[in-house]
Amino acid sequence: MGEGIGDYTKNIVDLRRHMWMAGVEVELRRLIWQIAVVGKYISANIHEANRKLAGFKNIYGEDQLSLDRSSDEILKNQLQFSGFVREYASEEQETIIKIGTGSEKYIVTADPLDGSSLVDTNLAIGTIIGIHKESVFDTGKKTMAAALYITYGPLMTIVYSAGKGTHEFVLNREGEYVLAQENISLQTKGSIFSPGGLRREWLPEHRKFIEALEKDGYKLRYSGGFVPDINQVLIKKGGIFTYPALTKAPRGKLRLLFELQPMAFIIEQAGGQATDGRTDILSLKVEILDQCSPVYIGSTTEVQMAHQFLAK
Ligand code: AFP
Repeated sequence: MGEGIGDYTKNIVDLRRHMWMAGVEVELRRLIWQIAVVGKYISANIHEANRKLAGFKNIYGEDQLSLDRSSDEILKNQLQFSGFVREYASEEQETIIKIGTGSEKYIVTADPLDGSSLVDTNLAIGTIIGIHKESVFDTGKKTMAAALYITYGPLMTIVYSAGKGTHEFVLNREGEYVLAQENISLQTKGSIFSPGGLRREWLPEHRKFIEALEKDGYKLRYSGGFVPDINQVLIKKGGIFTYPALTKAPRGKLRLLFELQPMAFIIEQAGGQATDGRTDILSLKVEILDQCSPVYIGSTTEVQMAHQFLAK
């Protein structure tokens, strides 16, 4: 049968079924599934807010929460009733919030709406989630059980890893997350680079590294959204994203707990690497919630090359 409704009678593999087939532990897969559903609510909220761009006003004339804050509220409220989450740490909250009875298995970290400053430009944005078994004030290597991100773009997609490879799903018109790519594997060397930070604030070693990539013919791909930029490296199967130490911000801009650890988990599971230029991101200890770190993440060749330049 060709395209059309008939295809939906086929044995499609959706997110839930995939996690079951992959042997993801039952509570973990239920939690990931619930977060995937919350992604649909966040997406609906983004659409609703964007109606304002088309001239719609809030009929109650109320001050509306920013999209970051409202996405955070949605996520926190839904996870509160999941039965699997004892603590919630979010880029939008100052402290870790206890949302369960205390006996639940997991701690969730969230960047509920990363790249929200891009919303008005209609570029892709995303949600980043880390799922930890133990205190987040430890190395990701020790505490992380899974990570996922959701992209809100022309399509809505979810990429997850529960430590058994990295997999991509696309939300179809029937509201199902259908498997798009299983066990995504990065090539050891790619051809795109995504360099964050102002060039005039880069340190000399970093500038030389980027110049070497440019000389080698790497194509520039930088949207200003961490989720779509990492997604591009992953889906194009190689390349590098960097947000380095800057003269004005020696620890860079991106948050270790909320942004870097989950992405490092996902990229490592796809055969790539993520470091701060010296040490693996997942080996760095989180000291404070909003701790930042420089990052070099993507194919192994480019990350190793960064190490060599930064060691000079
Ligand atoms: P916003 O959430 O404020 O849009 O910031 C996005 C972000 O944290 C991350 O998604 C980008 O990779 C990075 O900042 C972009 O930073 P620059 O604007 O300095 O390029």
